[in-house]
Amino acid sequence: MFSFTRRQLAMIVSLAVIIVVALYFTAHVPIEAADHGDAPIASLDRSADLNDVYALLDPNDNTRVFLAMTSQGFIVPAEAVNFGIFDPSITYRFELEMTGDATPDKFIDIRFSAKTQSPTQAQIATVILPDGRTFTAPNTIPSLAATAPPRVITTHQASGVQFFSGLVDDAFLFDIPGVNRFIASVRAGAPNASFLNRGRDTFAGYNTLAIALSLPIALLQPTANSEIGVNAVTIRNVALRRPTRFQRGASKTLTTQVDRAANPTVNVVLVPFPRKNEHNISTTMDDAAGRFTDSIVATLTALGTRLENINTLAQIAVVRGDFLRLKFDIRNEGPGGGNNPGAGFPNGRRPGDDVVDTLLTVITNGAITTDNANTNDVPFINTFPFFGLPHQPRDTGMDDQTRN
Ligand SMILES: [Ca+2]
Ligand SMILES: [Ca+2]
Ligand SMILES: [Ca+2]
Ligand SMILES: [Ca+2]
Repeated sequence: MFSFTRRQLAMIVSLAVIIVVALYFTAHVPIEAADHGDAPIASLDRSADLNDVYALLDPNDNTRVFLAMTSQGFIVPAEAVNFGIFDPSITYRFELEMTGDATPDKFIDIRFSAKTQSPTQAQIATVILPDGRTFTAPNTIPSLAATAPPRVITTHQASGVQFFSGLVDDAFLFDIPGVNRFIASVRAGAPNASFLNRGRDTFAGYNTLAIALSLPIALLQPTANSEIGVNAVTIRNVALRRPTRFQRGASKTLTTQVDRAANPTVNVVLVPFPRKNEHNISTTMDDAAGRFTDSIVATLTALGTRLENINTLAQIAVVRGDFLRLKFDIRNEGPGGGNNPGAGFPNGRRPGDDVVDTLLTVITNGAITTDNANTNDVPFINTFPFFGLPHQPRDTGMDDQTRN
């Protein structure tokens, strides 16, 4: 369990006063997904909408760290070719925190070339590593065949970094309607856990776009705590085609952060609706400065979460910024990206970690331990990039596996 400094404790106590006021204004908080469509702007800017972030030690070689982000959820298999496209105007960025505070220290940037008319031509990713070295790598071209295309994995020999990009089964699993109805019953003062008996994974049968890297830990040169924090960000680059005289001398490309994601469900569950857009364009430094603390504490208090558990969540996602933090001295073992107890979320996150169950348990003070959507619809892979193969179009009469 985490412990607080006197200063942090004083902050929490003062926030308790704010809560009393804020409770009067707490709006209904819709629960949607890990980060899929978490805010109005992100929902409308699909290619920049991040879903989930993963960080783990490769269970086959704990000297390597695996990082992944997914975007554009709910891609149906029959539209894999039309929608499984990385946006060439987006910078997909991993912010890496190395010193134990809320300020990112290193970055990995990925940009893609435009999708061409040729169905056999890959999009080419340009990967800029933390030390500035750059390499290019083709994506795995999506297909409508009955079986998934072979994965294209690129190894940058000089750094030892591996890279994959392409469609994968969405590893996130969650009964959205079930939990939504349960939360509504809690807010109405009549908690009804039977809403969680559906056992339906809303994400079953759908694909998402993944960007994944495997890096030697030595490349990241971690310092204190032998730990890394990971935050994924999408940045839209807008070319100024007709610069006015007022913009002369300025950059001809405007950049704007569209989405960010680190720990699952932070914006979706904890940030109230009127502030979700603001949260997505804010930074981990804003988190640590307390910009959203009152809103998050108010949400948790309205859900009946004990102060002790609020403190736990604050330590994970607020006090040092919302970074998914992975310790390098906790061994990760097992199939599918690892499954040994104690090595997964909130220590990083593995594809098979049932993060919803972990968070439900903390938020409900142990009263509810599962949403009963607990098994992914396809098996994970035992080697990089670990995600299940994408769903392909089904033959006549075959269940498409969706569970809406
Ligand atoms: Ca999102
Ligand atoms: Ca730092
Ligand atoms: Ca899945
Ligand atoms: Ca679950």
